[in-house]
Amino acid sequence: MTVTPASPDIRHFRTLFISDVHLGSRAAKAGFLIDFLRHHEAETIVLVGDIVDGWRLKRNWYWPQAFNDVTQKLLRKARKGTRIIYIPGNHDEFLRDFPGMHFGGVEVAERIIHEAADGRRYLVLHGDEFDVVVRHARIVAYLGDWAYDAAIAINVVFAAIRRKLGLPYWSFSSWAKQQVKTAVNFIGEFQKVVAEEARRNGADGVICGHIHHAVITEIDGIRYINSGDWVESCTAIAEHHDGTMELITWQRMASAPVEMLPVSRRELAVDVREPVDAEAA
Ligand SMILES: [Mn+2]
Repeated sequence: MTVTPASPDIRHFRTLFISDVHLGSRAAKAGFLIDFLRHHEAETIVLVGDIVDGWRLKRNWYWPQAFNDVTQKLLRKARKGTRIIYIPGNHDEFLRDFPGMHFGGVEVAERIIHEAADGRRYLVLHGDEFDVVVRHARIVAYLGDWAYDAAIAINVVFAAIRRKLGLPYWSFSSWAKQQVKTAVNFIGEFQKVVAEEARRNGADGVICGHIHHAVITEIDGIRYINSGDWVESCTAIAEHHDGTMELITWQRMASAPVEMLPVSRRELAVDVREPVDAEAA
């Protein structure tokens, strides 16, 4: 057995943004996150909400050792001098009662303005506060597959009634499918609303999470950045020392022991649906 020297492949950044880990959910890829945290250091780490899935834990307590390890890893970084800011999301909203609180070196804040090294100012928030605004598109989106299936069943009944009444065939399911299609614009809708909020706050950009869709883009002249999630995509945003933002997708897991491995694909296929439903994103 060879002893590995202190990892030579650790990347150092000015800031790391991580969101939507959903610790408490079986779908949380804690092993990947631990491995990511091993290979990335930063002066500041901003947790952009839904790190702990309080709703899931309330229903069904699930807290394997790997979730402790994520927590320990973050707290250890805080002890070693990393500034850690925790912005609560809708799944860890219990923390919203404690703005300005510090625990174990972690600061809790509702939202922050992050000044990047290049002078750009970013509004940082989780993003669920805009759900109501985007709701119309959203409801159909989360209804998704079962709504489509139900629509086909309803369609059979509708068709029978219309036939009896002598009316022409009308496809309920293709109508419903069209509605779902427009709802796919939910991401675009969300991005627009959040970018507008940044503009209203006089920021040059926004960094958020919530919709589990990592991206660095430009929306109406506002830099829109989403840190994604650790349920499916294993993504984070890293700010270089010159202010450049980088989207990192972490797919390797070189050093994690077996018990830290994420749940199997099969298990994931069952559980992964839930983060797409109304309460999960
Ligand atoms: Mn959320």
